[in-house]
Amino acid sequence: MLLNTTRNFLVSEREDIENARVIVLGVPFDTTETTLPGQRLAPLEIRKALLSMDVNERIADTLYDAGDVVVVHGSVEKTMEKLEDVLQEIWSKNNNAKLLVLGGEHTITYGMVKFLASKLDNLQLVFMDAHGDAYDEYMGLKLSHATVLKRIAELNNVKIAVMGVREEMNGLEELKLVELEELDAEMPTYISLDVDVLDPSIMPGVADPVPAGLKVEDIVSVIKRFKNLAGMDVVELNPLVESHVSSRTVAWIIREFLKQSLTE
Ligand SMILES: [Mn+2]
Repeated sequence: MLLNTTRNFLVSEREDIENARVIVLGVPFDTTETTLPGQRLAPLEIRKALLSMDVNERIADTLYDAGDVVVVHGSVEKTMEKLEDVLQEIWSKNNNAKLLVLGGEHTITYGMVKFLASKLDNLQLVFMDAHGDAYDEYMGLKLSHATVLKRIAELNNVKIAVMGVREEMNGLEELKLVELEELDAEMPTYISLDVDVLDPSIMPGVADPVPAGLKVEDIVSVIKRFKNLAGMDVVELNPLVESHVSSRTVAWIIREFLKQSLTE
C-alpha cells in the first residue's frame, strides 16, 4: 500500500479525486534532518490546524485529501520512489488539480519538482527558505534537506527564483537563478515553502530558526501573483519544537492558497 489513508480526514465525505481542484498529499519524512527531527509529525498537525479554522464550504468542496505517502524512514531513495509512484497514480486520475504537499523535510521538494517538470513544460519554482539548501553534499548525502536546491538546479529544465534566504550558506551563488520578478505569472509555477523563511516570532516551530524573516503577507502576495499554480509544498514545520502558533500560521497560508485555487 502506498498511501496511509487513515491520515486523510480533511473532507472525508469527498471521494471523487477526478473532480478535485486541489489534492492534498502528506509526506511525513524527516530522515536527513540533522538538528531537530520531528517534521514527520507535521502533516497530521497541519490537518488538525486546518480543521480548527473556518474554511468555507466552497473551499472544502474543491479539496481531495489523498492521505500520506507511506515513506521509508531511513531511506531517501526509497521514499522518493514511493512518492513518485503515488504522484503517477494521482496524475493518472487528475492532472488538472493543484497539489498541496504537506512535509516533512525539504528534501521532498526534489521529488515534487522532478515529477512536475517531467509533466509540465516551462515549469517555474519559487523556493522560499531562510537557508540556501545548495550544498553539493551534506553529511555524506547527495540528496538531503541541505542539498535539495542544488539537486533541483541540476534538473536544468526549471526556472528557479529564491526568496527569503538570509543565512549564509555555501553553493547558492553558483546556481543559475532568476529574480522573482522575472518569472511569468501565466506559466506553470510550483511554490516550495520552507516555513523557516518566516520570522521565528510567527513561526517558532522549526529546527533551524533564523531571525529577520518574512511576514505571512509576503508569502500570500506571491501565492496571489501566479495565475497557473501547479502546486505548493509546505515543509519543515516541526511540531515537537512548537505547534500551536506555528501550525495555525501554516493553516492560514494554506487557506489563502485554497482561496486562490477558486479564482482560477
Ligand atoms: Mn530548506
